[in-house]
Amino acid sequence: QMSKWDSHETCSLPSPQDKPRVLITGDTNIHLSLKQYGTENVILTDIKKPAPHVFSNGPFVYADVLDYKHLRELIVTNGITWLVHYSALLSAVGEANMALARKINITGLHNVLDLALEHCLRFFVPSTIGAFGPSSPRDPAPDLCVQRPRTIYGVSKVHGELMGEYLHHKYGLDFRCLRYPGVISVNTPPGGGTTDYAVQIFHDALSTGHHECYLRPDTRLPMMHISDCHRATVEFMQTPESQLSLRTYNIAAMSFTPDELAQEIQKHLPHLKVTYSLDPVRQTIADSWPMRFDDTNARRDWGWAPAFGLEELVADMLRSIEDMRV
Ligand code: AKB
Repeated sequence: QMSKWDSHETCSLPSPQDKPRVLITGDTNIHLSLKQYGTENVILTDIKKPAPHVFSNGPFVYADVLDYKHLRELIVTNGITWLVHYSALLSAVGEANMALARKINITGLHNVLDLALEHCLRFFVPSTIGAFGPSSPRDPAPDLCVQRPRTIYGVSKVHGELMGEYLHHKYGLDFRCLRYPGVISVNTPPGGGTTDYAVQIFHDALSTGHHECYLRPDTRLPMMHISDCHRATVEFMQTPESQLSLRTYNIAAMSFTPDELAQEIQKHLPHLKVTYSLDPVRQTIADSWPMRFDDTNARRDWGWAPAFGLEELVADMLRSIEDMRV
């Protein structure tokens, strides 16, 4: 469809800072970090039925990121000013279904980027450690370096970073992107990622006491607690444009291996047994990703600082899973 951007206008409407109206695709948990804006101002969307508590925390609407007209209707009808776009297939599941990953991660992204331009929205999409590849510097990976990922997930994320920055420089789109480490959360079950073991191990530790890990014990990857990840996203979205020297930033919190994570959990649950049965697909992916992230620019430009290290992460995950079980 033709949008006004076909006539090369630029986005001149300032995005309101104080009370944005936010549309979120594909993540029904970040709304808790946005509750300062009023639950009625944050609309969650997905194609999957969310957990029951989501319905009591504000509006939830079925929306498919491939349905451009419906998304446009939601933006117009609800006076949306910020669009936070999480819908995506993750790395391992993307390798198993390349065509679907390309559709959701690239076509879906084009839809929301076009809509963000058309309606002058502040636009956020996460990128990832998966946007780097075997030829990138891995310890640490800086913001700007060679990015030649070998997964469709990584390729789609680099494409997103570049498309958004292009639309920012050419048309003034208020594009914002953070490269997330592996995100560790109780509420989000493992969903086809390479870093999933670092969530599953907690559930296994508290149920059977045995975790079979598909990565080598010495595979080091950057990781982050979900609450740090959501806080980073909200703080970044609130940062005035004048403070941003980049539009895509790495954010870091900790880096660990399966063996180090197991040892930290064993301080609480000494009976935990971890065995290793490698998945060659996920091991190859992990071996191509950064071991550590350099987030100097995020710290300098908008004050990023994580609250959770490995010790705090483990204590919090075990406590939260136990709370859910009673
Ligand atoms: C994955 O493992 O695919 C994701 C990621 C690191 O982007 N968790």
